[in-house]
Amino acid sequence: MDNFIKDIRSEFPILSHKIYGKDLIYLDNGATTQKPRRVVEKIVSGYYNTNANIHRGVHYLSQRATDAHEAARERVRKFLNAESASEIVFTRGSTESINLVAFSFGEAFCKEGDEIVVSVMEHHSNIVPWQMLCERKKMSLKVIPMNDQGELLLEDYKAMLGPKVKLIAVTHVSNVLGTINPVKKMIELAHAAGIPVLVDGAQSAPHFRVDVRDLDADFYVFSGHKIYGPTGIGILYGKTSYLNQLPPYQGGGEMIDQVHFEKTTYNVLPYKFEAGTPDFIGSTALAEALDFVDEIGMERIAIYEKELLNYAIDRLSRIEGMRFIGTASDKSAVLSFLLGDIHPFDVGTLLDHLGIAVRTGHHCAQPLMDRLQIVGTVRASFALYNTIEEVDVLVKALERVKSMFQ
Ligand code: C6P
Repeated sequence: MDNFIKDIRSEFPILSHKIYGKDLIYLDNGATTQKPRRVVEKIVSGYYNTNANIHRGVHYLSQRATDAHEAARERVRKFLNAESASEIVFTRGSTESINLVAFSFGEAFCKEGDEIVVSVMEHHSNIVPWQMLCERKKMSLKVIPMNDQGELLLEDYKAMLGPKVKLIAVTHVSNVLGTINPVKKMIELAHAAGIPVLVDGAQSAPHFRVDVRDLDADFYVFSGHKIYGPTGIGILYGKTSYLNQLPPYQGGGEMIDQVHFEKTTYNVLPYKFEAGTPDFIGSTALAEALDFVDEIGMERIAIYEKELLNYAIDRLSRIEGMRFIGTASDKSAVLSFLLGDIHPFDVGTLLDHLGIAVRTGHHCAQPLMDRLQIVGTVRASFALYNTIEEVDVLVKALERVKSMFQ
C-alpha cells in the first residue's frame, strides 16, 4: 500500500476496526461510504458552535448558520459546475430528489397517455416514483433494454423517443453492474427529440468528475452519504428553466412568499422546493466531503478506483466457478458476481465472518434481476480507501468459501 492511500485511510477511524477479530475490509461503498474524520468533526462543530435555525433569525448564530448553509450550496454548485446556486436544491438524498421531480414535473408537464422512459438497470428509486406518476396520470412507463454485458441498447432507445415521451430518467452508473451509461450521448438524442433527461447520479458523483453543463442534463441527483458525506442530505440539480416551471413538491415554512387564507404565493428558487427546516448541519458536512474529494482530485480517484477494479477482475476471474454479472466495456468500480451455485447470501455471510463487508441480494434492482434471471448477486463496491491488498484477501476468502461448499 503506498503512503498516499495509507494517509487517506488514516482519515477514516472505522477502517482500523476489527470484525470478529479480523481486519475490517469494507467493500459495501455502493450502499454507503465511510466518513473521514473532518466530515464528522464538521457535524460536531456545527452543533457545538453554529447551531441555530437558518433564514429566520436576525441573531448572530442564525446568520452564521445561514451563511454556512448557503456557502455549502455554492460548494455543490461548483462541484457539479452548475450555472447558478439557485439550481441546487437540498433534499434528503437521491430518492427524495427523484420523487420531487416525478411529482412536480408530472404535475406541470404530464397528462393521460404520455410516457416516461427508464432503463432496465434502474434502482427502485428511479422506477417506483415514475410508476406512481404513471398510475396517477394514466401514463405508461417504457423500458430501455440492455445486452447481456449490461450495456443499454441505444438503437432501441432512439426508437423509443417519440412525441408521447415526456421525460427520460436514467442512471449514470448501475449500482449492480457498474455500467457507466453514455448519458451525454443519450441526452443529446433526447434533446434532439425535445425531451428532457433526469440523470440518477447516486453512483457516479462519488467516482468521477461530473459536469452537469457539459452533460447538458436537465436534472441530476446524488446522495451525500455515498460520497463520504452524512446521511440525510442529498442534491437535486435542475435547470432554472425547468425548476421555474415546476410547482412545489411539499408545502410548509421556507417555501413560501406570502401566506393568506385566500391565497399563498411561493418563494424563489431553490427555496420553493425546500419546505421546512433543512438539514443545515448536513449541508455543511456535505460541503466538507466535497472539499475532501476535490482536494484529492476526482480524476485521481477515478484512475485509482479503475486500477482496483481491473486488478479485482483479473484476480477474481481466476477463481473457478466465478461468474461476473455486468461486463460492460465502460465500468465503474462495482463488481457483482456469483460463485458456482452458492447462494449469494451464503457467500456474503461467510465473507462477513472473515471481516469482509459486501452486499448481497437484489440491490434494490429487482427488474434487473428478472432480466438477468437470477435472484441476486454478491457485490463488492470500491472506494478510494480500498487497496490491492484487500482485493487479495477477498480472493483468498472466496477460495475458502468455495472449498467449504465442495
Ligand atoms: N443504492 C446500493 O446499495 P438513496 O437511498 O436515496 O441515498 O439512494 C438511492 C439510490 C438511487 N440510485 C442508485 C443508482 C442507487 O444506487 C441508490 C442507492 C444503494 O446500491 C442502496 S439500495
